[in-house]
Amino acid sequence: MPICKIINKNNLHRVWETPANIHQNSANSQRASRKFPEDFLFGTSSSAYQIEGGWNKDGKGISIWDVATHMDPSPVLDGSSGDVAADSYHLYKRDVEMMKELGLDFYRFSISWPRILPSGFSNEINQAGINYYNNLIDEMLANGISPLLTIYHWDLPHNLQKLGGWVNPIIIDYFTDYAEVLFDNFGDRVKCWITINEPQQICVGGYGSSMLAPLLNMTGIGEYLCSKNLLLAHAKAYRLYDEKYRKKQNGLIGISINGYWYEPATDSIDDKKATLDTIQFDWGQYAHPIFSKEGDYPYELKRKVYAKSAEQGFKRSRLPKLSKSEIEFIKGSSDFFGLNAYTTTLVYRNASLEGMYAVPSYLDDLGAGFTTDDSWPQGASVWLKEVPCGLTKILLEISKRYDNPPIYITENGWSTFGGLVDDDRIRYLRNYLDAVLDAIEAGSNVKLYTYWSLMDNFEWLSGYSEKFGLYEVDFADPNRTRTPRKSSFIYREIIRTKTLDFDYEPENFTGGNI
Ligand code: PNW
Repeated sequence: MPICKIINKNNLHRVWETPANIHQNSANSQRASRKFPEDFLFGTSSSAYQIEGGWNKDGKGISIWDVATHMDPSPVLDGSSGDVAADSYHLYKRDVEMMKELGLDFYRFSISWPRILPSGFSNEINQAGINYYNNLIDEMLANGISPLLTIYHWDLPHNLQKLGGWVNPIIIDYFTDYAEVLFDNFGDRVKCWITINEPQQICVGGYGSSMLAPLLNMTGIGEYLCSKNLLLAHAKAYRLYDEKYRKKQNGLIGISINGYWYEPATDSIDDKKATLDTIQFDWGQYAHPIFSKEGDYPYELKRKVYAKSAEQGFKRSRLPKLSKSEIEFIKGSSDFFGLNAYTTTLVYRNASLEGMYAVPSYLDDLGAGFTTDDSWPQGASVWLKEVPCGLTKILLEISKRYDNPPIYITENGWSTFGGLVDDDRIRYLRNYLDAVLDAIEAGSNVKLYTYWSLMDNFEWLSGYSEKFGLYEVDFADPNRTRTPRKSSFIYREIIRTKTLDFDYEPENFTGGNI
Protein backbone atom coordinates (compact mmCIF):
# COMPACT_ATOMS: atom_id res chain seq x y z
CA MET A 1 0.00 0.00 0.00
CA PRO A 2 1.52 3.37 -0.96
CA ILE A 3 1.43 5.02 2.46
CA CYS A 4 2.49 8.45 1.26
CA LYS A 5 -0.37 8.84 -1.15
CA ILE A 6 -1.99 12.23 -1.03
CA ILE A 7 -5.47 12.03 0.40
CA ASN A 8 -8.33 14.42 0.56
CA LYS A 9 -7.77 16.75 3.52
CA ASN A 10 -11.42 16.47 4.54
CA ASN A 11 -10.95 12.78 5.24
CA LEU A 12 -8.31 13.42 7.84
CA HIS A 13 -9.75 11.54 10.75
CA ARG A 14 -7.48 8.52 11.08
CA VAL A 15 -3.92 8.78 12.36
CA TRP A 16 -2.31 7.08 9.39
CA GLU A 17 -3.89 9.11 6.68
CA THR A 18 -1.56 11.55 5.04
CA PRO A 19 -2.08 15.31 5.17
CA ALA A 20 -2.14 16.85 1.72
CA ASN A 21 1.06 18.80 2.20
CA ILE A 22 3.28 15.76 2.74
CA HIS A 23 5.67 15.17 -0.12
CA GLN A 24 6.03 11.94 -1.99
CA ASN A 25 9.24 9.93 -1.71
CA SER A 26 10.55 11.57 -4.83
CA ALA A 27 14.01 11.61 -6.33
CA ASN A 28 16.51 14.05 -4.88
CA SER A 29 17.00 16.12 -7.98
CA GLN A 30 14.95 19.15 -8.96
CA ARG A 31 13.49 19.67 -5.54
CA ALA A 32 13.40 23.21 -4.25
CA SER A 33 15.68 24.24 -1.37
CA ARG A 34 13.92 24.61 1.93
CA LYS A 35 14.90 26.72 4.92
CA PHE A 36 14.85 25.63 8.58
CA PRO A 37 13.59 28.06 11.23
CA GLU A 38 16.39 30.39 12.44
CA ASP A 39 16.38 28.92 15.95
CA PHE A 40 16.38 25.28 14.78
CA LEU A 41 19.38 23.34 16.14
CA PHE A 42 21.46 20.50 14.69
CA GLY A 43 23.52 17.89 16.49
CA THR A 44 24.77 14.33 16.42
CA SER A 45 24.37 11.55 18.94
CA SER A 46 26.34 8.70 20.52
CA SER A 47 26.37 6.61 23.69
CA ALA A 48 29.05 5.68 26.19
CA TYR A 49 29.28 1.92 25.75
CA GLN A 50 29.11 2.20 21.97
CA ILE A 51 32.12 4.53 21.58
CA GLU A 52 34.22 4.89 24.71
CA GLY A 53 36.10 1.65 25.19
CA GLY A 54 38.30 1.81 28.31
CA TRP A 55 35.99 -0.82 29.75
CA ASN A 56 38.19 -1.49 32.79
CA LYS A 57 40.30 1.70 32.83
CA ASP A 58 40.96 3.94 35.82
CA GLY A 59 38.57 2.31 38.27
CA LYS A 60 35.52 1.84 36.03
CA GLY A 61 33.09 -0.83 37.27
CA ILE A 62 31.50 -3.59 35.21
CA SER A 63 28.27 -3.02 33.29
CA ILE A 64 25.71 -5.49 31.95
CA TRP A 65 27.21 -4.95 28.48
CA ASP A 66 30.68 -5.91 29.70
CA VAL A 67 29.11 -9.10 31.04
CA ALA A 68 27.05 -9.83 27.90
CA THR A 69 29.88 -9.24 25.44
CA HIS A 70 32.32 -11.36 27.45
CA MET A 71 30.02 -14.38 27.49
CA ASP A 72 31.17 -17.57 25.83
CA PRO A 73 29.70 -18.20 23.33
CA SER A 74 29.26 -14.54 22.50
CA PRO A 75 25.73 -13.28 21.79
CA VAL A 76 27.25 -10.62 19.49
CA LEU A 77 27.01 -11.27 15.74
CA ASP A 78 30.73 -10.80 15.03
CA GLY A 79 31.88 -11.88 18.51
CA SER A 80 33.09 -8.33 19.21
CA SER A 81 32.71 -6.13 22.29
CA GLY A 82 32.92 -2.49 23.33
CA ASP A 83 36.18 -3.11 25.23
CA VAL A 84 37.95 -0.59 22.98
CA ALA A 85 35.15 0.48 20.60
CA ALA A 86 36.05 3.82 18.95
CA ASP A 87 38.35 4.50 21.93
CA SER A 88 36.68 7.82 22.69
CA TYR A 89 37.88 7.41 26.27
CA HIS A 90 41.24 8.46 24.86
CA LEU A 91 40.27 10.23 21.64
CA TYR A 92 37.64 12.66 22.92
CA LYS A 93 39.61 15.65 21.64
CA ARG A 94 39.43 14.30 18.10
CA ASP A 95 35.69 13.73 18.62
CA VAL A 96 35.23 17.38 19.55
CA GLU A 97 37.31 18.40 16.54
CA MET A 98 34.85 16.46 14.36
CA MET A 99 31.88 18.22 16.01
CA LYS A 100 33.61 21.49 15.21
CA GLU A 101 34.26 20.43 11.61
CA LEU A 102 30.57 19.71 11.19
CA GLY A 103 29.60 22.97 12.87
CA LEU A 104 27.26 21.25 15.32
CA ASP A 105 25.17 23.30 17.70
CA PHE A 106 25.15 20.47 20.22
CA TYR A 107 26.38 16.93 20.82
CA ARG A 108 24.35 14.24 22.55
CA PHE A 109 26.41 11.71 24.51
CA SER A 110 25.75 9.45 27.47
CA ILE A 111 27.52 8.85 30.74
CA SER A 112 28.64 5.38 31.75
CA TRP A 113 27.04 4.78 35.16
CA PRO A 114 29.75 2.31 36.28
CA ARG A 115 32.52 4.71 35.20
CA ILE A 116 31.13 7.24 37.68
CA LEU A 117 29.84 4.81 40.33
CA PRO A 118 31.87 1.58 39.94
CA SER A 119 29.70 -0.43 42.33
CA GLY A 120 26.48 1.17 41.06
CA PHE A 121 25.93 2.95 44.39
CA SER A 122 26.68 6.59 45.11
CA ASN A 123 28.69 6.06 48.28
CA GLU A 124 31.83 5.69 46.16
CA ILE A 125 32.47 8.13 43.29
CA ASN A 126 35.24 7.43 40.77
CA GLN A 127 37.08 10.73 40.34
CA ALA A 128 38.76 9.52 37.13
CA GLY A 129 35.30 9.08 35.61
CA ILE A 130 34.22 12.57 36.68
CA ASN A 131 37.45 13.95 35.20
CA TYR A 132 36.87 12.24 31.86
CA TYR A 133 33.43 13.78 31.39
CA ASN A 134 34.60 17.15 32.75
CA ASN A 135 37.31 17.17 30.10
CA LEU A 136 34.86 16.20 27.36
CA ILE A 137 32.29 18.83 28.39
CA ASP A 138 34.94 21.56 28.78
CA GLU A 139 36.46 20.73 25.40
CA MET A 140 33.02 20.94 23.79
CA LEU A 141 32.19 24.25 25.44
CA ALA A 142 35.58 25.69 24.48
CA ASN A 143 34.60 24.91 20.88
CA GLY A 144 31.10 26.35 21.11
CA ILE A 145 29.25 23.02 21.22
CA SER A 146 26.50 22.51 23.82
CA PRO A 147 26.33 19.23 25.70
CA LEU A 148 23.07 17.24 25.62
CA LEU A 149 23.67 14.62 28.28
CA THR A 150 21.91 11.24 28.45
CA ILE A 151 22.03 9.87 31.99
CA TYR A 152 21.24 6.26 31.07
CA HIS A 153 21.90 4.67 27.70
CA TRP A 154 21.72 0.95 28.56
CA ASP A 155 25.00 0.22 30.44
CA LEU A 156 23.62 -0.64 33.89
CA PRO A 157 26.18 -1.49 36.61
CA HIS A 158 26.38 -5.27 36.90
CA ASN A 159 25.87 -5.08 40.68
CA LEU A 160 22.44 -3.57 40.18
CA GLN A 161 21.60 -6.29 37.69
CA LYS A 162 22.51 -8.86 40.31
CA LEU A 163 19.70 -7.32 42.37
CA GLY A 164 17.30 -7.66 39.44
CA GLY A 165 18.10 -4.45 37.55
CA TRP A 166 15.02 -2.66 36.24
CA VAL A 167 12.56 -5.21 37.68
CA ASN A 168 13.52 -4.41 41.27
CA PRO A 169 11.75 -1.21 42.44
CA ILE A 170 14.86 -0.29 44.45
CA ILE A 171 16.33 0.84 41.09
CA ILE A 172 14.13 3.94 41.34
CA ASP A 173 16.15 5.30 44.26
CA TYR A 174 19.53 4.14 43.01
CA PHE A 175 18.93 5.69 39.59
CA THR A 176 17.95 8.96 41.26
CA ASP A 177 21.08 8.88 43.45
CA TYR A 178 23.19 8.43 40.31
CA ALA A 179 21.37 11.26 38.52
CA GLU A 180 22.02 13.51 41.53
CA VAL A 181 25.77 12.86 41.28
CA LEU A 182 25.61 14.01 37.66
CA PHE A 183 23.54 17.13 38.43
CA ASP A 184 26.05 18.00 41.19
CA ASN A 185 29.13 17.49 39.05
CA PHE A 186 28.06 18.60 35.57
CA GLY A 187 24.91 20.69 36.02
CA ASP A 188 26.85 23.96 36.16
CA ARG A 189 27.66 23.45 32.44
CA VAL A 190 25.05 20.96 31.16
CA LYS A 191 21.72 22.65 30.44
CA CYS A 192 19.89 19.84 28.73
CA TRP A 193 19.40 16.34 30.14
CA ILE A 194 17.84 13.10 28.93
CA THR A 195 17.06 10.78 31.84
CA ILE A 196 16.71 7.49 29.97
CA ASN A 197 17.22 6.47 26.34
CA GLU A 198 14.46 4.35 24.81
CA PRO A 199 12.55 2.72 27.68
CA GLN A 200 10.73 0.26 25.45
CA GLN A 201 13.98 -1.04 23.94
CA ILE A 202 15.44 -1.51 27.44
CA CYS A 203 12.40 -3.41 28.71
CA VAL A 204 11.40 -5.46 25.66
CA GLY A 205 14.99 -5.97 24.44
CA GLY A 206 16.59 -6.80 27.80
CA TYR A 207 13.77 -8.32 29.88
CA GLY A 208 11.15 -9.50 27.38
CA SER A 209 13.62 -10.97 24.87
CA SER A 210 17.33 -11.56 24.31
CA MET A 211 17.90 -8.67 21.92
CA LEU A 212 19.79 -6.54 24.45
CA ALA A 213 21.60 -7.04 27.76
CA PRO A 214 20.78 -8.49 30.24
CA LEU A 215 19.20 -10.98 27.75
CA LEU A 216 16.59 -12.17 30.27
CA ASN A 217 13.97 -13.37 27.79
CA MET A 218 11.05 -13.24 30.26
CA THR A 219 8.35 -12.05 27.92
CA GLY A 220 4.86 -11.32 29.23
CA ILE A 221 6.22 -10.50 32.68
CA GLY A 222 9.69 -8.95 32.54
CA GLU A 223 9.00 -6.04 30.18
CA TYR A 224 5.98 -4.86 32.19
CA LEU A 225 7.75 -4.90 35.56
CA CYS A 226 10.67 -3.03 33.98
CA SER A 227 8.28 -0.50 32.46
CA LYS A 228 6.74 0.65 35.72
CA ASN A 229 10.05 0.97 37.56
CA LEU A 230 11.62 2.79 34.67
CA LEU A 231 8.78 5.32 34.43
CA LEU A 232 9.04 5.97 38.17
CA ALA A 233 12.85 6.23 38.08
CA HIS A 234 12.61 8.73 35.22
CA ALA A 235 9.97 10.74 37.04
CA LYS A 236 11.89 10.75 40.30
CA ALA A 237 15.05 12.07 38.63
CA TYR A 238 12.92 14.69 36.84
CA ARG A 239 11.28 15.80 40.10
CA LEU A 240 14.66 15.97 41.83
CA TYR A 241 16.04 18.23 39.09
CA ASP A 242 12.89 20.29 39.05
CA GLU A 243 12.78 20.85 42.79
CA LYS A 244 16.44 21.04 43.76
CA TYR A 245 18.49 22.04 40.70
CA ARG A 246 16.43 23.83 38.09
CA LYS A 247 16.41 27.21 39.78
CA LYS A 248 20.16 27.24 40.25
CA GLN A 249 21.20 25.45 37.05
CA ASN A 250 18.46 26.67 34.76
CA GLY A 251 18.29 23.62 32.46
CA LEU A 252 15.75 21.34 30.80
CA ILE A 253 15.22 17.63 31.38
CA GLY A 254 13.22 15.02 29.52
CA ILE A 255 13.15 11.46 28.19
CA SER A 256 13.92 9.94 24.76
CA ILE A 257 11.33 7.49 23.43
CA ASN A 258 11.86 5.38 20.32
CA GLY A 259 8.96 5.98 17.96
CA TYR A 260 8.29 3.54 15.17
CA TRP A 261 5.61 4.78 12.84
CA TYR A 262 2.91 2.10 12.43
CA GLU A 263 0.65 1.93 9.45
CA PRO A 264 -2.17 -0.60 8.83
CA ALA A 265 -1.17 -3.20 6.23
CA THR A 266 -4.62 -3.01 4.59
CA ASP A 267 -7.76 -0.92 4.96
CA SER A 268 -9.46 -3.59 7.07
CA ILE A 269 -10.92 -2.56 10.43
CA ASP A 270 -8.88 -5.29 12.14
CA ASP A 271 -5.61 -3.97 10.74
CA LYS A 272 -6.52 -0.43 11.78
CA LYS A 273 -7.39 -1.54 15.31
CA ALA A 274 -4.19 -3.57 15.51
CA THR A 275 -2.24 -0.48 14.44
CA LEU A 276 -3.73 1.68 17.18
CA ASP A 277 -3.08 -1.06 19.75
CA THR A 278 0.52 -1.35 18.56
CA ILE A 279 1.12 2.38 18.96
CA GLN A 280 -0.18 2.18 22.52
CA PHE A 281 1.81 -0.94 23.42
CA ASP A 282 5.02 0.32 21.86
CA TRP A 283 5.63 4.03 22.43
CA GLY A 284 2.26 4.95 23.99
CA GLN A 285 3.21 2.76 26.95
CA TYR A 286 5.73 5.45 27.94
CA ALA A 287 4.42 8.55 26.20
CA HIS A 288 0.87 8.33 27.55
CA PRO A 289 1.81 8.22 31.27
CA ILE A 290 4.21 11.16 30.83
CA PHE A 291 2.67 13.39 28.17
CA SER A 292 -1.12 12.83 28.09
CA LYS A 293 -3.52 14.99 30.11
CA GLU A 294 -4.98 12.02 31.99
CA GLY A 295 -1.71 10.13 32.60
CA ASP A 296 -1.49 6.39 33.42
CA TYR A 297 -0.91 3.56 30.96
CA PRO A 298 -3.00 3.71 27.78
CA TYR A 299 -6.40 2.08 27.99
CA GLU A 300 -5.66 -0.39 25.16
CA LEU A 301 -2.57 -1.70 26.96
CA LYS A 302 -4.30 -2.05 30.34
CA ARG A 303 -7.36 -3.72 28.87
CA LYS A 304 -5.57 -6.25 26.72
CA VAL A 305 -2.95 -7.36 29.27
CA TYR A 306 -5.60 -7.53 32.00
CA ALA A 307 -7.94 -9.67 29.86
CA LYS A 308 -5.21 -12.05 28.69
CA SER A 309 -3.84 -12.41 32.23
CA ALA A 310 -7.28 -13.33 33.59
CA GLU A 311 -7.87 -15.78 30.75
CA GLN A 312 -4.52 -17.42 31.49
CA GLY A 313 -5.27 -17.91 35.20
CA PHE A 314 -3.04 -15.18 36.61
CA LYS A 315 -4.33 -13.73 39.88
CA ARG A 316 -3.62 -10.20 38.70
CA SER A 317 -2.73 -8.40 35.50
CA ARG A 318 0.86 -9.03 34.41
CA LEU A 319 0.98 -5.27 33.76
CA PRO A 320 1.46 -3.70 37.20
CA LYS A 321 -1.00 -0.98 38.21
CA LEU A 322 0.04 2.61 38.67
CA SER A 323 -1.51 4.08 41.83
CA LYS A 324 -3.22 7.48 41.78
CA SER A 325 -0.19 9.14 43.31
CA GLU A 326 2.19 7.37 40.91
CA ILE A 327 0.08 8.53 37.97
CA GLU A 328 0.32 12.12 39.20
CA PHE A 329 4.04 11.77 39.90
CA ILE A 330 4.81 10.57 36.35
CA LYS A 331 2.41 12.89 34.52
CA GLY A 332 4.12 15.97 33.09
CA SER A 333 7.61 14.77 34.03
CA SER A 334 9.36 15.88 30.84
CA ASP A 335 10.16 19.36 29.54
CA PHE A 336 10.16 18.11 25.94
CA PHE A 337 9.32 15.00 23.94
CA GLY A 338 12.65 13.35 23.05
CA LEU A 339 12.00 11.24 19.95
CA ASN A 340 14.29 8.67 18.38
CA ALA A 341 12.77 7.96 14.98
CA TYR A 342 14.15 5.74 12.27
CA THR A 343 11.57 3.74 10.44
CA THR A 344 8.03 2.52 9.70
CA THR A 345 6.31 -0.88 9.89
CA LEU A 346 3.00 -2.24 8.55
CA VAL A 347 0.64 -3.88 11.03
CA TYR A 348 -2.03 -6.55 10.53
CA ARG A 349 -4.38 -8.69 12.58
CA ASN A 350 -6.01 -11.77 11.06
CA ALA A 351 -6.46 -15.51 11.55
CA SER A 352 -2.84 -16.20 10.57
CA LEU A 353 -1.78 -14.93 14.02
CA GLU A 354 -3.42 -17.97 15.70
CA GLY A 355 -0.67 -19.86 17.52
CA MET A 356 2.05 -17.56 16.18
CA TYR A 357 3.26 -16.24 19.55
CA ALA A 358 4.21 -17.85 22.86
CA VAL A 359 1.65 -17.63 25.67
CA PRO A 360 1.95 -15.54 27.72
CA SER A 361 3.98 -12.97 25.79
CA TYR A 362 4.04 -9.31 24.94
CA LEU A 363 3.21 -10.06 21.29
CA ASP A 364 0.38 -12.39 22.23
CA ASP A 365 -1.02 -9.68 24.51
CA LEU A 366 -0.83 -7.20 21.65
CA GLY A 367 -2.14 -9.59 19.01
CA ALA A 368 -0.60 -8.01 15.93
CA GLY A 369 1.62 -9.11 13.07
CA PHE A 370 4.23 -6.99 11.29
CA THR A 371 5.42 -6.66 7.74
CA THR A 372 7.03 -4.11 5.45
CA ASP A 373 6.76 -2.91 1.88
CA ASP A 374 9.30 -4.26 -0.61
CA SER A 375 9.56 -0.87 -2.27
CA TRP A 376 11.05 0.76 0.84
CA PRO A 377 14.85 1.15 0.67
CA GLN A 378 16.60 -1.19 3.12
CA GLY A 379 19.44 -0.15 5.46
CA ALA A 380 22.19 -2.45 6.69
CA SER A 381 20.14 -3.10 9.84
CA VAL A 382 17.31 -5.56 9.11
CA TRP A 383 14.75 -3.41 10.88
CA LEU A 384 15.69 -0.19 9.08
CA LYS A 385 13.66 0.89 6.04
CA GLU A 386 13.59 4.38 4.60
CA VAL A 387 10.05 5.79 4.85
CA PRO A 388 10.36 9.57 5.26
CA CYS A 389 6.64 10.33 5.48
CA GLY A 390 6.50 8.00 8.50
CA LEU A 391 8.55 10.63 10.34
CA THR A 392 6.16 13.42 9.39
CA LYS A 393 3.26 11.30 10.52
CA ILE A 394 4.69 10.37 13.91
CA LEU A 395 5.65 13.99 14.58
CA LEU A 396 2.13 15.16 13.78
CA GLU A 397 0.63 12.33 15.80
CA ILE A 398 2.70 13.25 18.88
CA SER A 399 1.75 16.89 18.44
CA LYS A 400 -1.92 15.97 18.20
CA ARG A 401 -2.06 13.40 20.99
CA TYR A 402 -0.03 15.30 23.58
CA ASP A 403 -1.02 18.91 23.08
CA ASN A 404 1.84 20.01 20.85
CA PRO A 405 4.86 19.59 23.13
CA PRO A 406 8.31 20.80 22.07
CA ILE A 407 9.80 17.81 20.22
CA TYR A 408 13.52 17.09 20.22
CA ILE A 409 14.51 14.52 17.60
CA THR A 410 17.28 12.93 19.66
CA GLU A 411 18.14 10.21 17.11
CA ASN A 412 17.62 9.53 13.41
CA GLY A 413 20.06 7.76 11.16
CA TRP A 414 20.91 5.24 8.48
CA SER A 415 23.19 2.19 8.50
CA THR A 416 25.44 0.92 5.72
CA PHE A 417 28.05 -1.83 5.52
CA GLY A 418 30.80 0.77 5.07
CA GLY A 419 32.45 3.00 2.49
CA LEU A 420 33.16 6.73 2.35
CA VAL A 421 30.80 7.48 -0.55
CA ASP A 422 27.50 7.00 1.26
CA ASP A 423 24.93 8.31 -1.18
CA ASP A 424 22.15 6.23 0.40
CA ARG A 425 22.82 7.87 3.80
CA ILE A 426 22.70 11.28 2.10
CA ARG A 427 19.39 10.42 0.45
CA TYR A 428 17.95 9.21 3.78
CA LEU A 429 19.21 12.28 5.65
CA ARG A 430 17.77 14.70 3.11
CA ASN A 431 14.44 12.92 2.80
CA TYR A 432 14.02 12.70 6.57
CA LEU A 433 14.94 16.37 7.06
CA ASP A 434 12.43 17.20 4.34
CA ALA A 435 9.88 15.20 6.34
CA VAL A 436 10.75 17.20 9.46
CA LEU A 437 10.13 20.44 7.55
CA ASP A 438 6.75 19.09 6.39
CA ALA A 439 5.81 18.44 10.01
CA ILE A 440 6.96 21.90 11.11
CA GLU A 441 4.92 23.50 8.31
CA ALA A 442 1.90 21.53 9.48
CA GLY A 443 2.32 22.95 13.00
CA SER A 444 4.48 20.42 14.83
CA ASN A 445 6.76 22.06 17.40
CA VAL A 446 10.07 20.40 16.41
CA LYS A 447 13.02 22.24 17.92
CA LEU A 448 16.07 20.24 16.98
CA TYR A 449 17.44 17.32 15.00
CA THR A 450 20.14 14.88 16.06
CA TYR A 451 21.80 12.56 13.57
CA TRP A 452 22.77 9.09 14.88
CA SER A 453 25.72 8.84 14.85
CA LEU A 454 28.74 11.12 14.82
CA MET A 455 30.92 8.10 14.00
CA ASP A 456 30.74 4.33 13.53
CA ASN A 457 30.37 2.46 16.79
CA PHE A 458 29.47 -0.79 18.53
CA GLU A 459 25.93 -1.53 17.32
CA TRP A 460 24.95 -3.77 20.26
CA LEU A 461 24.38 -7.40 19.24
CA SER A 462 25.23 -6.53 15.63
CA GLY A 463 28.75 -5.61 16.73
CA TYR A 464 30.66 -3.51 14.20
CA SER A 465 28.88 -4.90 11.15
CA GLU A 466 26.42 -2.00 10.78
CA LYS A 467 27.82 1.50 10.31
CA PHE A 468 25.76 4.54 11.29
CA GLY A 469 28.57 7.11 11.30
CA LEU A 470 28.98 10.40 9.48
CA TYR A 471 32.63 9.60 10.16
CA GLU A 472 34.07 6.21 9.35
CA VAL A 473 36.13 4.62 12.13
CA ASP A 474 38.86 2.16 11.22
CA PHE A 475 38.40 -0.51 13.90
CA ALA A 476 41.41 -2.49 12.61
CA ASP A 477 43.68 0.48 13.29
CA PRO A 478 44.94 0.79 16.89
CA ASN A 479 44.57 4.57 16.48
CA ARG A 480 40.89 4.17 15.54
CA THR A 481 41.38 6.74 12.78
CA ARG A 482 38.23 8.69 11.92
CA THR A 483 37.56 9.82 8.33
CA PRO A 484 34.61 11.96 7.21
CA ARG A 485 32.20 10.31 4.80
CA LYS A 486 30.58 12.23 1.97
CA SER A 487 27.49 12.64 4.19
CA SER A 488 29.59 14.71 6.64
CA PHE A 489 30.09 17.34 3.97
CA ILE A 490 26.38 17.38 3.16
CA TYR A 491 25.33 17.66 6.81
CA ARG A 492 27.91 20.40 7.39
CA GLU A 493 26.44 22.46 4.55
CA ILE A 494 22.89 21.95 5.82
CA ILE A 495 23.97 23.17 9.25
CA ARG A 496 25.99 26.11 7.86
CA THR A 497 23.15 27.39 5.70
CA LYS A 498 20.19 26.09 7.75
CA THR A 499 18.94 25.07 4.34
CA LEU A 500 18.10 21.73 2.76
CA ASP A 501 19.49 21.91 -0.78
CA PHE A 502 19.02 18.66 -2.69
CA ASP A 503 21.44 19.69 -5.42
CA TYR A 504 24.42 20.57 -3.24
CA GLU A 505 27.54 18.55 -4.07
CA PRO A 506 30.66 18.99 -1.94
CA GLU A 507 33.57 20.42 -3.89
CA ASN A 508 36.70 18.32 -4.03
CA PHE A 509 35.31 15.36 -2.10
CA THR A 510 38.14 12.89 -2.38
CA GLY A 511 37.39 10.75 0.62
CA GLY A 512 39.82 12.72 2.73
CA ASN A 513 39.76 15.37 5.40
CA ILE A 514 36.99 17.86 5.77
C1 PNW B 1 18.81 3.10 18.96
N1 PNW B 1 14.43 -0.43 16.02
O1 PNW B 1 18.38 1.78 19.07
C2 PNW B 1 19.76 3.27 20.12
O2 PNW B 1 19.43 4.36 20.93
C3 PNW B 1 21.19 3.34 19.71
O3 PNW B 1 22.00 2.97 20.78
C4 PNW B 1 21.41 2.49 18.47
O4 PNW B 1 22.76 2.36 18.14
C5 PNW B 1 20.64 3.14 17.35
O5 PNW B 1 19.28 3.32 17.68
C6 PNW B 1 20.73 2.39 16.03
O6 PNW B 1 20.21 1.10 16.18
C7 PNW B 1 17.41 1.28 18.26
O7 PNW B 1 14.40 -1.68 15.88
C8 PNW B 1 17.45 -0.05 17.98
O8 PNW B 1 13.58 0.35 15.51
C9 PNW B 1 16.46 -0.63 17.23
C10 PNW B 1 15.42 0.16 16.78
C11 PNW B 1 15.38 1.50 17.04
C12 PNW B 1 16.38 2.07 17.79
